[in-house]
Amino acid sequence: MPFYVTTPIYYVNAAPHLGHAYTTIAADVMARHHRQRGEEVFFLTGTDEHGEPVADAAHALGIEPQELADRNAARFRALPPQLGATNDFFIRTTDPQHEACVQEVLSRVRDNGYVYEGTYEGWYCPRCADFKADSEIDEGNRCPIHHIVLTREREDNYFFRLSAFQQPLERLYAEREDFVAPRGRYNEALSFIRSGLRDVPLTRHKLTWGVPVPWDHEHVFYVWFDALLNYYSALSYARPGEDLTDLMWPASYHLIGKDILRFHAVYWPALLMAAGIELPEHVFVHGFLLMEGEKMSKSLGNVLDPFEVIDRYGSDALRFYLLRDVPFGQDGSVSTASFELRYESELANELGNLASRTIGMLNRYRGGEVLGAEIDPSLAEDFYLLPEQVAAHIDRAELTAALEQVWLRVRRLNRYVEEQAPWRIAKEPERAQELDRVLGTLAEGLRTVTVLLWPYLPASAERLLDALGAPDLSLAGAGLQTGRVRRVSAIESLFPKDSPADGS
Ligand code: ME8
Repeated sequence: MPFYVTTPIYYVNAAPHLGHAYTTIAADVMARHHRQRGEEVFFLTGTDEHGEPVADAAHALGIEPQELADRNAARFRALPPQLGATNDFFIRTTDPQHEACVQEVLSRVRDNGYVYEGTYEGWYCPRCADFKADSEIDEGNRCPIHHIVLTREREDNYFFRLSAFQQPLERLYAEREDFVAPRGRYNEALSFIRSGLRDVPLTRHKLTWGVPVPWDHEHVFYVWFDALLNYYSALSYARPGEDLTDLMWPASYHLIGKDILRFHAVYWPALLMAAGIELPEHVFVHGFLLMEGEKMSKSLGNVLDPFEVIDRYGSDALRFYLLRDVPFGQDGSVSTASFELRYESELANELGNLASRTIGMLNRYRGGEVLGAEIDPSLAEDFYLLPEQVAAHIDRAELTAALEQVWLRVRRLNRYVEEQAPWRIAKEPERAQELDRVLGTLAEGLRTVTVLLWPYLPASAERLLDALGAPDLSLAGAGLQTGRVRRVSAIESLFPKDSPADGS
């Protein structure tokens, strides 16, 4: 079974920030987990380079949009490796192959009768690149997301006949209750649909920074339709000489933030229906990372710099913190203080100590050899069906819940150490077999939680599995006694407390 996961493509009007890192990390956790299942995975991210957000930012800097796009696309392209994220392709909407695909698909939408000429008049947010209904605007005609005063637009456009998809979309939501998750976002999208869909501009007349409309060169396509199509176009040229569309489409999961729900949950399926293209399986909508109660974004100037965190503690710590501290799907506050608390109390004190104690005791008492193959039944019971539970959560993009399941077992293993007190057993030579069983149980327990933590903590998990001499990452090998640790080697502290990664 192939698995195809996407992040939004990010605007190149500014540099990447923690919010972008968040979605990219989440998509990477899903991609890695599905690779552990032996599935063929395609993980896409990239940049959204057209439209007013980019044209305006370039104008403010006195440079051409392409120059700004090139500069910032390079920074977004560098982001996944810095996060330990393993995207298979990086799409830019200025790629000529993408532009050709946009022109082809949207011409088909027109040929199918869903495009007509008209005049748009209404409120518009140039930062969202979005036309706002009267019911959606804040006091003083302000954007509810960016808080800037909206502009009044009057423009001749080609329109997309969104209203024709009112019933088809209602049917979609009735038939596929898992099309949008979490449930609150499904309800929000459905009530937007039920409130009555109005046709929306498909092209812009005033703007030149976009994909030219093939049937009228005075227009470019409205940036959102250009952008949404990235999920589809990328497959046709991501792998040179190969078209992955048949293999990978429809997408398994689009991961997005709640700010762009309507585009993905309403416009996107309508557009695909209009073009006669199969719909994606799931749209999962995560919440906002908040700092001091406000959405964190460059334009609001309240950004926790992911690069500083990575420099000091490594990318694993950032990945873990974001998916552990903020329930995936909900809004949550982030701060340096709560990051440091999680790092110390969970990564260093719980997982780090479990690893160093287990490996330390095996080295001290058994010269690094794991002699016991028998697993203590009292512990085995608490690990029963753990990989299946984790997989079931990740199937629903419940990334925090999946991590919690594994973490409960990390804690269970630490309790097991305390209960068994191997250092006491070691003092009584006649209890050698018991010590072997306890140490063997710990080694195998540690191995299995580490395999399951790999999507979240890839670099640390690989180091640890290496020290356990058990490099198999497959989910099939993540159950107790589906693999075995035979010999451990020494390992340096996984999550150092006093000497962070930069040595300061
Ligand atoms: O909207 N908390 O691009 P964008 C959590 N180009 N996630 C956040 C966040 C925050 N505070 N801030 C940003 C666009 N994000 C369009 C998308 S897709 C076809 C086109 C994440 O650069 C989150 O995923 O504004 C959000 O949806 C996305 O960045 C918006 O990125």
